[in-house]
Amino acid sequence: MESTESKTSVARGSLIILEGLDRSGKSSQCAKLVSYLQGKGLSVEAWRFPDRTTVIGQMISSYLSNESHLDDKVIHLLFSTNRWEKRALMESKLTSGTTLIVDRYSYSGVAFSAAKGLDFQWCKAPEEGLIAPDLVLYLDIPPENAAERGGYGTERYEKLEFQKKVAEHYYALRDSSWEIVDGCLKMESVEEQLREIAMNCISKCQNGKPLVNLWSGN
Ligand code: DGP
Repeated sequence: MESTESKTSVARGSLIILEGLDRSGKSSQCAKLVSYLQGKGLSVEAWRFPDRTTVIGQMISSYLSNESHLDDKVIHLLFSTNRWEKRALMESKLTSGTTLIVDRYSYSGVAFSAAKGLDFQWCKAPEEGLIAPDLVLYLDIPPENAAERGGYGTERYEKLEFQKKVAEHYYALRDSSWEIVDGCLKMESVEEQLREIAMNCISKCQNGKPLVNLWSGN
């Protein structure tokens, strides 16, 4: 971790996160953004959390589909561990020049667990030391609109009252790395805005913006 803080002024890839409520359009926009950036000849990969392919990811997946029940703190730490198990790979991709477009990150971790009533600072603690995003693109959509978008599925958190609380906690997490994009606009306008903001961020990182850890600035 200390080594991350000292790696300054080297061209690198960007860590760009998309966040938002369930059904805010993140996954579709991630896919569109990745293919746009790759079309520009950039080295870009699509990532997502939870990463359900790992053993821990499978435990999370079973919890989300209500096949298993875990204590709120236990599942919180599993989500965080799922990000930690990818940290080293994430750092090596970024430092070798690959940009990562990531569907959800630590902000989901805190917002969803705090919405259950867990202490906000307690929720943030295990995320400290993960790589801080260069940019968080928050797709802002009222929880009521999200609920109307094709209806929620059967996963644990897809309930309107719960999503309203998640939205409040997301707002409490905003910092200077965040850009709020109106997720109610037409898909194409959202896409265009994300492209422009992401391209700016990518050039800053190519010019040697230092890599830092969460939550060192707050
Ligand atoms: P997704 O695969 O993006 O649809 O996410 C699955 C669900 O898990 C979704 O309701 C958001 C929630 N989620 C994602 N990351 C975390 C996390 O770190 N902690 C908690 N508690 N929930 C999360």
